[in-house]
Amino acid sequence: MVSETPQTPPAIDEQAITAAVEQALAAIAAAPDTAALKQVRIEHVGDRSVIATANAGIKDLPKDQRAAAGKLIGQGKGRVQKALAERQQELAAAEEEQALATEKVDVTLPTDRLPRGARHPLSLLTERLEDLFVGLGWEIAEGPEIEAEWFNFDALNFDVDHPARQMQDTFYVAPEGSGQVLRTHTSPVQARALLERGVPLYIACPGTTFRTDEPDATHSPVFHQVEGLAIDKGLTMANLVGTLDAIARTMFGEGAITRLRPSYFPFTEPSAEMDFRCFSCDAKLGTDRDASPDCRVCGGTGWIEMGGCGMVNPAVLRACGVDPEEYQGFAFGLGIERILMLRNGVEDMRDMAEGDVRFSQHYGTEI
Ligand code: FA5
Repeated sequence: MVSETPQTPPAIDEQAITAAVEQALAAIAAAPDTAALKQVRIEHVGDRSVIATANAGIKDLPKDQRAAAGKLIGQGKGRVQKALAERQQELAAAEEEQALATEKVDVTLPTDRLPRGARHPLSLLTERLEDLFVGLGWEIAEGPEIEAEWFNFDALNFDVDHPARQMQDTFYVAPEGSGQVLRTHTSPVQARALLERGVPLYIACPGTTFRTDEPDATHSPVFHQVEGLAIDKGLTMANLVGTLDAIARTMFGEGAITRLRPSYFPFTEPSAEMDFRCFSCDAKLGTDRDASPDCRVCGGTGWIEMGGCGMVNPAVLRACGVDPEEYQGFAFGLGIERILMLRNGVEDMRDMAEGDVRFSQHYGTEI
């Protein structure tokens, strides 16, 4: 016969529960902030706490003890939960007050917000130039700033030993012999447009150009040109002069004084430079002789070189597959910085590259 050991039902430890409740209340009262209170909640009423364990053990008590135990634990738990809720409210309110005090924004302090930018006068002038050409019925063309040496020089009839090809004038793209340059002028777009669009052709191309020039009042290593090219049947030098005059009048008004001076470019024949009367020194009032000898804008000559021009060399037309017996035309390339200098009386081209928004605002540009 197997004898059974009688099971002793567990008894409730009233003292331990009362002590746990008192400890919980003391810890709640001592919690300095809501983070500490969260920890107190876990320790004293969390799943492993004395109170929770006792609560879970009620079902294992002898039936006649369950009601009393339930009442004792329930009341204790209730006191702790109430104390937790009150302390939570108290600490949260204190923390919010503290945050409001330390994060206060003084709306009367002076602002350090940066002023809004303005569009650069060169960008606006470039757009005006484009409008001018579109108004003449011309198209706007584009070309790459990193250009093949062939387009920048060979297609434009530059000899292999032409001085412009020297390293001291041209930025070559590494490695040596890559055949790539930073375009030194917008003229390579002439060859690109002829090859891509064919004839008849009327295009203008504004863009950035690069030369190893030292910066001074009228030179920058990075500058802008606008190229013009017109190829059609029967165009003559008179068409070139008429177009340049139209540009000068649109840009500078009816009183603009210009002159063409014989020059040389391998891709035009005959070639000329287009000069504008100096706006800065006494030259604007009279003849060459009146220019101030020490004028840093015109160098005492009374004239500012605006660009080159000429009748397109038949060699260029042939290189681009156009029969020069049938089609002729003219081309020009004007410096956009120089036009801005003349239009707005900017005495030093270096001011254009400073990036100071006051420069843009001073020259009347829209924001
Ligand atoms: C040329 O660049 C020729 N491609 C122009 C041309 C086009 C001639 C079509 C014939 C037919 P040039 O080197 O002279 O030419 O430069 C033209 C203009 O660019 C100058 O008159 C000047 O206004 C501007 N320019 C040249 N170098 C600089 C520079 N370093 N900084 C600012 N502007 C410059």
